Amino acid sequence: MKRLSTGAFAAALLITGCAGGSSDDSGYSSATDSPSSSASQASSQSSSVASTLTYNDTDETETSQSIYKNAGSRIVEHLDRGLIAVKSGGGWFLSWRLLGPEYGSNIAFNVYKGDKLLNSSPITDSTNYQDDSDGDGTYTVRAVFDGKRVLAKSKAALKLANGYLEIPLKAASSDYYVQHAWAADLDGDGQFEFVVSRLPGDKTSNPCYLEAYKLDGSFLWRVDMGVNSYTRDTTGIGANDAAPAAISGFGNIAGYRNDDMVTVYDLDSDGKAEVLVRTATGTTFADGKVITSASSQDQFISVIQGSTGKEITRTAVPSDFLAHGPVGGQFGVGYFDGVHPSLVTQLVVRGVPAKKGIFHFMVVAWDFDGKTLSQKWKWLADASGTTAERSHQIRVVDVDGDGKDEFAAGNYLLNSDGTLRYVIDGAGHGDRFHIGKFDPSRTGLQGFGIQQSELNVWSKFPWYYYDAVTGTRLTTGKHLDYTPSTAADEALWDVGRGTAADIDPRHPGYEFWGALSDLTLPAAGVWNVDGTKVSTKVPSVNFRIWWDGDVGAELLDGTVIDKWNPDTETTTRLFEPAGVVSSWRSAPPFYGDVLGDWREEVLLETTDHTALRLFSTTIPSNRRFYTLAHNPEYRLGFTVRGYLQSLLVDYYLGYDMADPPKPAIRVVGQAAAS
Ligand SMILES: [Ca+2]
Ligand SMILES: [Ca+2]
Ligand SMILES: [Ca+2]
Ligand SMILES: [Ca+2]
Repeated sequence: MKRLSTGAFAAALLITGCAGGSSDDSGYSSATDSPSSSASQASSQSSSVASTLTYNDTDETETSQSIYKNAGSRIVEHLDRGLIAVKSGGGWFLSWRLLGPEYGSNIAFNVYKGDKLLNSSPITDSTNYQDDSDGDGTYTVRAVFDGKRVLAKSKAALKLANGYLEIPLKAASSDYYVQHAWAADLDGDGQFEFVVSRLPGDKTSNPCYLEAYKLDGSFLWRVDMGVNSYTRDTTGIGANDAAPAAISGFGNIAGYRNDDMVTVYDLDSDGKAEVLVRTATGTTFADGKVITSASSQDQFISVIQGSTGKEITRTAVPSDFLAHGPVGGQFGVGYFDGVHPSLVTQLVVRGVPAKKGIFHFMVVAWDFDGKTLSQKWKWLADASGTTAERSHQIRVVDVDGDGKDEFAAGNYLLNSDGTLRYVIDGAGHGDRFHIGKFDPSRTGLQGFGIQQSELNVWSKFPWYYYDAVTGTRLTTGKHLDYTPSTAADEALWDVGRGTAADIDPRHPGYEFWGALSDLTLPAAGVWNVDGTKVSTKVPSVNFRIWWDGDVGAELLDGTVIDKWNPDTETTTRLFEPAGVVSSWRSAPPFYGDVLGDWREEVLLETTDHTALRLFSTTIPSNRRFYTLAHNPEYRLGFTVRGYLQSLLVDYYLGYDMADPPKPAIRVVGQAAAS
């Protein structure tokens, strides 16, 4: 084996822009660069290495390479290597991204501390490394293609010296807390930023804030949503009466409690994300410009430049429901043409009188060309005569694999052109629904939803598992065999939470379970996709998370992560950070794969609400998946909030899985948009 100091020869043998130009077919093992025992050895070996390794030190991701161009149609973010170093034991746990376009190529990684190569041979089977070697230094990684082409060093690792990145929050004039966070690359540097909604504890005299932060902790901007962002009428039913410029929130502060009215995405594919937010008179942007409108009830959707917090353009919210007052609802993003992202909004208002009437809602898709936000399509539930019911959450996902996204919310699904595909037979309103690849033996994606029973509206079944392509129910939980009528019945019939995740390797496919109040009820327990009950217990039910490195799911609730043991039907606590709190509904402001390898990070707020902390796992994994943020369904999960539900991928990620298919994406700027 050749022994070299890679730092020395990389500098000496810099060959730029000629990747692929090498005709050398040396075997991978002979091209291995491994730790040097001395600098003199390095220089003596340099000439032989030149023929086997081509170092491209000008561009980290070697964006001219064909693998970045010859990809699928969907234009996605140009992410960097995302290298992090998390303090772990006496050393550092390193993890980094395999990018979507790189997946399936002959790629390996070398890990460096300063100029010292740490790994003994290029790492092919994972994207993490535990360094317990002596000394300090800046960590970097280099990708090695085909055993010969070596990309430039990544950016230096972000160091999580205390086990987390800390992002101090800008001082606020009263008690504020972070409700939601949206991850997106605002400035085009390949690293995610966070946009956060900050809501006042005092619900009647302080505005909502929208703020942006970088992962190094620096503050970018604040938009003050203004006097119309909170409900000042404390005598009304604030929970059903959206303030015109409320963002997220719940109760009197901000309208209906599942509202978010914000999303963040690079809609015009210029490499930098925009912030889309519903605004009204009094909203003040980061450059001091203020919206003034004839009526305080006028509502707009503003497009904000993500890097600056300045408004680019604004358009009026559709006027269909004006008679009922301001709309609330949810924002998200979908690729309805299979190539370009569109904003999609589910706009909801509870009808007069007294804001206790029926929910009127519409789904509207919008395109942004860099200058103007224009309506793409609109679906009015009222006009459709449908039994579709809006829910507390939306999902945008390509359920049938044709490359174009569908829009789903609770019991209904719209096609990519904004027409109704189905309403699930017998299903009504429920607080959670999940769509993913739950059964590897079925085509397309599958769904699982739970059902609410409240105020003498009784569900037909407590939960349902269905074919998300057609809306056909496959399995349904059963209620007790009598007609409910009492408040005690309501406690039995109502299911407030439900989750789908692969928690039991003994049964192919995902499991799902609802939070039923009585474990003796016929629909209680854990169920498998084949319709069998696999446990009589109910595990943690809030969120699925990938944390410990295997392909099964862990469970996130509040600030803690648990692992279900199907043999003992008990859970083991894996992670329980101190000094942090979750947001409302035991939900973190954000969780998802935003740094490091494919495992998911968790963003929580300090107990005193002065900072955010981003946690990442330190458990090694021997699995190597492309970054989940390059999976189409998963990435769009970042764009939706509402009640917040589990993120899911559009391939089967679970026990006994096959290799995932290559994502049909191409990185922004790497090919002309069609
Ligand atoms: Ca960025
Ligand atoms: Ca943009
Ligand atoms: Ca589709
Ligand atoms: Ca990660």
